Amino acid sequence: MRRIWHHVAAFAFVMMPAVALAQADLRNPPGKEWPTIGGDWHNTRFSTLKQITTANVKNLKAAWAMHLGSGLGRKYSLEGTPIVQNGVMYFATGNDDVFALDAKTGERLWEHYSGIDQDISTVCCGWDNRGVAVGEGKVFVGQLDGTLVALDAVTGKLLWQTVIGRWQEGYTITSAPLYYKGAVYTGISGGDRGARGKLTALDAKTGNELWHFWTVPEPGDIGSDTWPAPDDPNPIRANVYKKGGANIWQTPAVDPDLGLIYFSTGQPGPEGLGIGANRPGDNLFSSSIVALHLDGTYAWHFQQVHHDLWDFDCPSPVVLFDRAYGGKLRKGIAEVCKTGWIYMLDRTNGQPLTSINETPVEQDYRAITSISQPIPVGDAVMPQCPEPLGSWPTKCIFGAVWDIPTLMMPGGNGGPNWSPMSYDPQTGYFYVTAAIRPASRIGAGSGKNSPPPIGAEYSGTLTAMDSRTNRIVWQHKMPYSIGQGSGSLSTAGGLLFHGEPDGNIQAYDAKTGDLLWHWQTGAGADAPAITYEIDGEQYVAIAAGGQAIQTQSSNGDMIWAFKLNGDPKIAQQPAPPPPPTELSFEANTRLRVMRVRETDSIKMIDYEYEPTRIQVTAGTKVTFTNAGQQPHNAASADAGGWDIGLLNNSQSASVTFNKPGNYVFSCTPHPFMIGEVVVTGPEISGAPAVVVEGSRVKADGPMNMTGHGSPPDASGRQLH
Ligand SMILES: [Cu+2]
Repeated sequence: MRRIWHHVAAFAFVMMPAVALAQADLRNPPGKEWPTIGGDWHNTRFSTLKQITTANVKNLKAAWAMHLGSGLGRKYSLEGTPIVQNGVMYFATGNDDVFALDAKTGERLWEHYSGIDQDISTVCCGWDNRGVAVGEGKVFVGQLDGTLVALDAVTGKLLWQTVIGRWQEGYTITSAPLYYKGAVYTGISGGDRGARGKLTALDAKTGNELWHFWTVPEPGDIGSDTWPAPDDPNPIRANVYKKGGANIWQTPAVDPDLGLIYFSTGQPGPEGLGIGANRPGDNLFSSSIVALHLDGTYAWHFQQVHHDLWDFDCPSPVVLFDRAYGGKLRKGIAEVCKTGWIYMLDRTNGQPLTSINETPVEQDYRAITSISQPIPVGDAVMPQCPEPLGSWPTKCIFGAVWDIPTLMMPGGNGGPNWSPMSYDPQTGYFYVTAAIRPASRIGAGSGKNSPPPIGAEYSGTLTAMDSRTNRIVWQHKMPYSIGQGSGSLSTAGGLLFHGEPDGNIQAYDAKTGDLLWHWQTGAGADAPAITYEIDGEQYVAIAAGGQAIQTQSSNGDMIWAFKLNGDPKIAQQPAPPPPPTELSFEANTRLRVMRVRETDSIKMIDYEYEPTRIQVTAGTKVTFTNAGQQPHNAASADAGGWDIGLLNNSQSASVTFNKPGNYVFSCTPHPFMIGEVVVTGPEISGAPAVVVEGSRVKADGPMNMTGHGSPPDASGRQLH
């Protein structure tokens, strides 16, 4: 399947057209080419091609399939949307290596290896790249080291590179840049690592910065009064705007007629889930849709989640669409957020197109919860409450939690996530993929860790949403979490293309949702599909290389292209191992990545062992002390093993380990608390393997939340 580079012929074929510099008018959906990541400037991911139809899609076969030899390994995801221009396909892998392929044959024209530092430690969410931009005979790519790079589109030669933000300070780039009329626009990732969001515009010729817009405003600028004052006596609050988060995980859309550029933003900082108690206020422009004039000045914003305490980033690309409401053609913008709702606005002014109501939500003064949240009238694309799990307490969306681990949905992964939705002007439907993926939460700012919900089941949805009503037209329950992954591609042939984590690219009838065709690519098909036409033939292409974070699908390095008159010699691949659909101890990588410490004492806190992994020599007495407010024990993970019994605050117990080996244990009431003692050295002969000196109080079982639910201590634990 790996093809040889017939360099001379292919090179001559592409060289002439690639130097054509004029940019097509991308206000309308693409046809023969796929010239920008979202298909057009509106990010519709809809193609006017209709050679492949609902009637003939069953005959679709592989035209070519190509290994790239890049991005292979557990840390990588293959999430890019290919660009096709002048017969050339441009693509970037999870290592930010860029490839140019002949889009008709798959033959490689050139490659550019990024050479990025393999020790970049601030990558939040896997090594990935969502694609490149092409313009002025250049290919533009953002890198995980925070650099934007321009390459020669004909040769792949490096032309310029500009640092947007240093990875050492938490700035990485994962989204595809946008090229529009002489400028290159890029967002920045890293809100989970303390980075402050911004949109940057660069001169496409030189790489010099034209302007940048901070998504967390400077003191005195619009929105700055939604953060703590810069002279707040609490030093953390005083400086919180300098971190702020509100990163831009996706490629903006442009409306040339209005002269506006649009994007949506992620959660507020300063780190992780964001310490809500440190940042009273709405925290603009986090978890918002933002419109700027093309000179980088503010036009309008709409915040989708106020004072976000739940990591409700809005990372899916905004989509511009025009549709009649009440007999009047309106200019719309839509974005599906991790919350599960599509927010539809008038893109001239940011006002709701379909009703969005500020609705009171549950309050907890300790997290400084927002009094209300904007809730669209219509349907969510997946459930917003978790299924019951054991004795876990549960809450629905916008539930306020503090120090009790609570199962909630959506989790921090969403709902929908970065996957792009498409808009089909023929049906008027948005096509959205989402995860059904609960998570446990503890209040942001409570100082507690959020334990994983061992035993929780994961799945997803594929939904057609009517843009006029914001209601579900049809919906499929899907086997895997697909909030991250392929999303959807719509075509004038009445089709919807989508890749699954199990390796299948699928085609659906866009009107009815009937599954019409699928093809096994051999690795997680978790990248967005595109379509284009060469020499009168329509192609559909997708990268298949897996997704390391949400779907945990099988890794690979292939690009596949399909057409009706395909090559019968190119066979479907064997199915890769199916992705997990439940969070288990095995699928929980926490233990494996924890550093092993040399100590003989372990503290139990709510809800973790500290340290989580220790190493001792045989014969050592290991002391467990409960430093938490809840009762905890440590019991051998093997049935019939040892148990130190339940300890209350400040009580201790011990276990003497006489035999070398790895001893994994967990807390019976809180089975998501796990730890390990690694015992080395010669066995103490004649002694039992373990000797326990502990309490006689045994736990009743999982999630027996003795002492939980008691009223908060209003005197002592208030953080603000
Ligand atoms: Cu416990």
